[in-house]
Amino acid sequence: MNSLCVLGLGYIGLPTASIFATKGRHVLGVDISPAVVETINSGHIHIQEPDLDVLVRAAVQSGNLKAATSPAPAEVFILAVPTPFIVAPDGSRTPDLSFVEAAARSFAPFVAAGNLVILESTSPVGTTEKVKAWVEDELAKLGRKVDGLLYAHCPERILPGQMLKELVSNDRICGGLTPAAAEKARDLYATFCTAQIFLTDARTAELAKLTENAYRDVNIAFANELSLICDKLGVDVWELIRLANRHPRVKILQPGPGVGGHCIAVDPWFIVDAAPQEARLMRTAREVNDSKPHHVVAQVRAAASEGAVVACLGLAFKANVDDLRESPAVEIVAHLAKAGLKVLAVEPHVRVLPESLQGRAELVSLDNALARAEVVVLLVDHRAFASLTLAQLAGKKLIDTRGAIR
Ligand code: SAJ
Repeated sequence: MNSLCVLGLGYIGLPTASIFATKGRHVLGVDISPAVVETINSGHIHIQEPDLDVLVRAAVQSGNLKAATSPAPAEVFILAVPTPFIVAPDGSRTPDLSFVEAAARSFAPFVAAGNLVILESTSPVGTTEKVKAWVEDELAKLGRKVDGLLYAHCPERILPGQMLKELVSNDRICGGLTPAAAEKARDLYATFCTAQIFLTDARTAELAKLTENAYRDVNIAFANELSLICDKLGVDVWELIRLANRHPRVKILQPGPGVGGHCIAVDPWFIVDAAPQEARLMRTAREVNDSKPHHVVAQVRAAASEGAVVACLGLAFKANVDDLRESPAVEIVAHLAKAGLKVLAVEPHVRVLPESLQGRAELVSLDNALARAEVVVLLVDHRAFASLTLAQLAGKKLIDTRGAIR
């Protein structure tokens, strides 16, 4: 029998399943996409993350990791499926738990007495309780009653670009629906986690994960708001932050073209949805960060003549990753193209433009872009752009959203 069944083989599920497999556990990885399953079973990966290919290959070659499109009996079931939000016509965001529900219902027929069910997906408060209810509902439909099932929420905190290192070295939180569930989850993660593992209840663990990302979002919003204030007052925001941060108790983050990725721009909404009257600061932070791409578009349009050639450096959602999903840079490029500008995109981490930009922008090399553009917009501070100098940009208008070119 499998030791673990991991549902969802994306950015969290795949590294987690693989690391357990390399520690000798028999792991069944489940994904609804047959293409993903086939890719993993052939020892390859469908996502980009440093060294993940090596880990997955080792896990598959050891015979301990197998992928499939449906679950099977295991001692532990780990849910690592997406939890996006749905935008209502009035602009409010509500969590979409349909992937969690579908995954929970899919493994329910395979559970046995004493199994541990872990929700790793970032989730609104109360979701672990819902997982339990969905599993029990499926069991009831089958006329079964399973004793001693344990449920815990053990959120992941790994940073894209450093996932494998942080998977092992980050402290973890295990929040159980019962203390026994939290303890059993701790013993499981201790298989590979070398840092401290803290035990709590499931609701606290759920809110802790959301709080971490909301905290970062609010702090980035502070930096982004400062950048708007500085633009208005003619002050260099980078110099301002550098100097303010010399105070022993001030540590301002960096402004940018907006906040991207699948976590920081999403998770605060789960708190706002649950406590709309109370979460005023978090809502405003989201609004400030979401407005930043529009500010950059306005800056470029003000600098560019009609139909001008604009070079946009970077498309990824942050530096040194190739992930273009939920990227403010992609949003900005799309708006500039729509405004009639000729947009040259430079993104050393990809070979093709995302679908949303195909036919609207041209993917070119840095040299090509610099030779042709009238306006240069630095959107991502990739290492590949670190050697750019102001001298190379002489005669061009520069909009440096990351303060990378000094
Ligand atoms: N950003 C800024 N200024 C900054 C820092 C970041 O504009 O000073 C922007 C980035 O460019 C990017 C966005 O914020 O567009 C998010 O980047 P990030 O590096 O702050 O975070 P993520 O989304 O890659 O990963 C976050 C991490 N959470 C925290 O640091 C609290 C990570 O630890 C989580 O595991 C991850 O979310 C997640 O999956 O929840």
